[in-house]
Amino acid sequence: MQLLERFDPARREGVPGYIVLIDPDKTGKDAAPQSARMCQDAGADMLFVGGSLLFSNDFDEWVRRVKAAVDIPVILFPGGGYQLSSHADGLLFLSLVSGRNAQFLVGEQVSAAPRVRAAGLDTVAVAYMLIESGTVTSVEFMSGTRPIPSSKPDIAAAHALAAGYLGFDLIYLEAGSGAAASVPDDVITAVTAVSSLPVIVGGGIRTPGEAAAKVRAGASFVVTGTALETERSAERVREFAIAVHGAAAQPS
Ligand code: 1GP
Repeated sequence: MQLLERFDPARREGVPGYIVLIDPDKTGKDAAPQSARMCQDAGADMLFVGGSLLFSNDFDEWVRRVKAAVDIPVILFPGGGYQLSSHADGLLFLSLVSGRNAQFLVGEQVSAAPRVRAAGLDTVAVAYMLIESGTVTSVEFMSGTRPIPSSKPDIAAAHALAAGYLGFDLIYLEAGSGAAASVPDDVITAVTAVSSLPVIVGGGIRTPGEAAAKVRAGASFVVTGTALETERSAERVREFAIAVHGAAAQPS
């Protein structure tokens, strides 16, 4: 199946997707395969892999081992163009459209493109929007960009409209890993009111109830990372998966 199809809500018959982000620096290559398998068995639909920084120098081997351990898609969610591996099922080809730093709008992408092609990676074009979350997050600092104010849903909506006109496949509303506050529900609602693109929401989501609220606000996919780093038990993953899968978006 093409990567884009995996993010198509219609193909999922409207069932929202639950995605676990695994950071290779936090879960090493010896522990990651078993951890990834546990997430799959407990109901995660996909795994995202990456981080704003990468300290480990065995990323490719890490991805190879994780991919060998699971059947669900393992998708690269890179903090930069150096986080590539041909072992993954695909790549979120991100552009940080909320920022005005050309390096993260298009520069990293141009540098990485030849290696993406050589690796034979399937890609989806993602309009990546950083939403202000109370503290300076790693992505904000590392990208040198200002997030969209969380109290300005109309600005987020304008970015979403532009993403559609520019031909992006997906929108990713990001509060930042470990964010003090997740993306506000009214920001998600404002974006889905003007855009039919599938919306992924992540950053700072700590409880299954909070994850469900993101779906009810309009998210097609919810990502958690940090919440499971402190407690990556099968039971906890299952609670998140059930909450996301069972939450129906409110009719607009
Ligand atoms: C995915 O960066 C997030 O979009 C993950 O955030 O680590 O806070 O769950 P958390």
